[in-house]
Amino acid sequence: MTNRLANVWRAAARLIACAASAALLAHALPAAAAKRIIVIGNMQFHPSTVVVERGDKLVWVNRDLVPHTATAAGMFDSAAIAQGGSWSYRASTPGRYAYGCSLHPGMKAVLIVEKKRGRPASR
Ligand SMILES: [Cu+2]
Repeated sequence: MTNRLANVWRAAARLIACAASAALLAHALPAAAAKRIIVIGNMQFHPSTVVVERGDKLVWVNRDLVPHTATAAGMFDSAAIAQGGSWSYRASTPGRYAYGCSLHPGMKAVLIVEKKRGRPASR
């Protein structure tokens, strides 16, 4: 009985240790270019504010019933993304960009591109 309990505790401890090392590993990994997905649904961008680092790839996926765009004047423009379609863009210039859907003026969101951590701002 106590033996079985001890085994359960040991298994639990192993699970926790495993989860902890996985978390540590994820934290320690170098900041490679990440991919961020923005889902368009119900006439909204989800999430409505996204913070990425320069070099990260953004993918807008249209899960809505009508076409939408991801448009930041002078910065990027997806053109119409069909229902079920997607469009990707690599964030290159740090800054804060208000963007929206050119087909539905009420759809607004913000993209914030930060400089890559641990790298000089310019070379
Ligand atoms: Cu739209």
